Amino acid sequence: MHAAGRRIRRGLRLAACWLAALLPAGPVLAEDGHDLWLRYVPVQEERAADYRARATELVVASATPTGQATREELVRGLRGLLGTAPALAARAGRDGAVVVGTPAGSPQLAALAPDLAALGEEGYLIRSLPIGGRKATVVAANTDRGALYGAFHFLRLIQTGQPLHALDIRQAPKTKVRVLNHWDNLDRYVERGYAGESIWDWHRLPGWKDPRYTGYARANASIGINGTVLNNVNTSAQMLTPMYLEKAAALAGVFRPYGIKVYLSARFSAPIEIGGLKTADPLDPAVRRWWKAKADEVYRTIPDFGGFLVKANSEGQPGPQDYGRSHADGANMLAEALAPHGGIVMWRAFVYSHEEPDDRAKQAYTEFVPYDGTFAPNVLVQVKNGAIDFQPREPFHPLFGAMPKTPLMMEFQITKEYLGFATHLAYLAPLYEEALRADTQVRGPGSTVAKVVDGSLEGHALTGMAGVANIGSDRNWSGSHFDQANWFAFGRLAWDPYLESEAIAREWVKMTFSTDPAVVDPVVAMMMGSREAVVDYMTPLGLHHLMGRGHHYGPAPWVSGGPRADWTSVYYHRADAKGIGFDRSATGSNAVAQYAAPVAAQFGDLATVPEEFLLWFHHVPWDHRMASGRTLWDELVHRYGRGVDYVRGMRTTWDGLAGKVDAERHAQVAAFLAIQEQEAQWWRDASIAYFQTFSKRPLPAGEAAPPHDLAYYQSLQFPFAPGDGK
Ligand code: BDP
Repeated sequence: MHAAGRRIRRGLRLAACWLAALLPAGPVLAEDGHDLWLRYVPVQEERAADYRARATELVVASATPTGQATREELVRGLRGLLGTAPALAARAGRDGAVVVGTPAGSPQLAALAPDLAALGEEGYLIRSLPIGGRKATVVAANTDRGALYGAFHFLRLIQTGQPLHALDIRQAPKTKVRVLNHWDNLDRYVERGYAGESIWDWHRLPGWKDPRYTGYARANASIGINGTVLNNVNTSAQMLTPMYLEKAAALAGVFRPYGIKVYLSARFSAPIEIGGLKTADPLDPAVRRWWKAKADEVYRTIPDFGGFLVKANSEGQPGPQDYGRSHADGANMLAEALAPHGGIVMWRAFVYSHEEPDDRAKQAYTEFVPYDGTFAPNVLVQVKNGAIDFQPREPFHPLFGAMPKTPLMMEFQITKEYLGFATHLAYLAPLYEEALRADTQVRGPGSTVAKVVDGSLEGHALTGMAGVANIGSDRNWSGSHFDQANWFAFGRLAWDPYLESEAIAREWVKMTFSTDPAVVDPVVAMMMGSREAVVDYMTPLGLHHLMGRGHHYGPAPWVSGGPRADWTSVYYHRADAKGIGFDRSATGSNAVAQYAAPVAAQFGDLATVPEEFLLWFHHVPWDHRMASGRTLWDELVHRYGRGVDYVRGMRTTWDGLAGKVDAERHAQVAAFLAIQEQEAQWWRDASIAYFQTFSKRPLPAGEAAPPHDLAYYQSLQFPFAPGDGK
């Protein structure tokens, strides 16, 4: 190198040193969130030596693609976390070896005779055990997939700062089918997606397999997700044509080593649209033959295909009722076609008919309960957590517990269609946890929704949980840094529905931002109250479905008219001069009667209904006295404001973390929180301005009047808001 070149280099080095000295201490490297919770940044120095001593050597006794993926992940993880990669070996020979695999694949593991009997196909154990008199950590499973999950768990222990010296962990998933549902169209539009266009680059598949697909598979495997439905429930039949099956097969090939199966949404009328038949009647022999042949073709293309997800006779989608047949007829026809290949049908219970004038909240129960016991054994009925539609808060769906002979699968929404899109910070695990812990009481106290979903209440072996994905092509995958936590939490809860939302948040923050308690504690605290804040500033006290028409952005409690009453806001809040709320008690729609007697009694009585569900179940006078001593009107106004205040508090907390979180992510979260505060304020102001026209009561002392009149809020239009399904 020329002397001049050397001088320039030295100068640059010096400049870099000065710069470093000028910058504040702490993490200064920019991060864009692409690495999710698998960042593998160096652990704190005081812990590193101990960890290094327990990961000197790595033995992954498997040559399969899954074994290879496991080895690569451990090398990547340990190198990043500990600064040095462990030596790769075929047999443990040193102190501090990590031995990963199955007894079948490793004589060394077989000799230890680990008790794997209860761990099934996906479980694992992690134990500190001596091998040949030397310290070792064993990650053992019955299958390579189990070992992969164990490897991620082992890495998580280090990522979250846990000691490694006396490990004795046994884990097996409590549900069988743990899937994401992508609402992605073939043109890459994502219905209710707020993270850019679809991650699936259909046009360039199968030739181009974007490396992001591998990143996606790693992230999902790390939290135990074992399946993905690639296409929207409102699907085009094109998905089942040979061209698209080839593309899906290419994705399946990328996911397979990570234990992830591909599933597809099937359009019920596909036999007509792509099969040239005149009917899609599930009892028509030609239709049945068509589906059998289609299933055979799918399995020729994707040998480990998972099965079909179906939205039928819901919101205009075709279905068996078009031919006078039942949901069971439709589901069982598909089940029969898939059964020889081991595939399953996930038949959605999100239905409500156009003609039905009765309470929409009652319709799924009314349509499905009569068919309990008639579904084929490879059918799961997939039920949303609440009876309306992923609202910020809903009571648990009355179907849970009401179909004992049918395995019911939980459907949660990870994308935040009704909770502020990707801009609002709302940690959803408390919502999931609330639904899972709800007590259906169908078999006495303790008959929780979680026990329905994991099959333990009625003894079902086929069980599952689905999450409507929030993933798109944004660099940070989810459209915001904090929405990654909802993907993470969904996976953790699908694996174990009894986990605590706070513990999950703690793990995620440590893996995603920092293990420094000065970061972890305030961020976890902020996350834990964030969903309740959304409930407060959007739909307090059991209000629901008050958002903008179509796109669902922003407040619009005044929405009325249009094609269907149950697509309006006034249908749900029923505000009038006397009061507000939907009477679902015995004096109203009597939806409460769909719950087990003790629950029905609790929800149906104004004196005992929990306040968070008050206006869900009752039409309540404006002057009704609340537990706080306030009138209902004053309490409503108070709650709206409390939600806005919480967001202000989150902004203060987050501002205080500047310098403790890398600048790029810090800045985006700060900007989004500012948007959230504005929008929370907007929800509060617009809602109060509107409901005051009914309550005709003054605002309580100290509560600011909305800065605009109602006409202003009603005039706001958002024709290009993202994610609109129509
Ligand atoms: C609603 C969405 C709509 C979906 C529908 C569903 O607004 O876009 O298609 O649910 O779950 O939440 O089928």
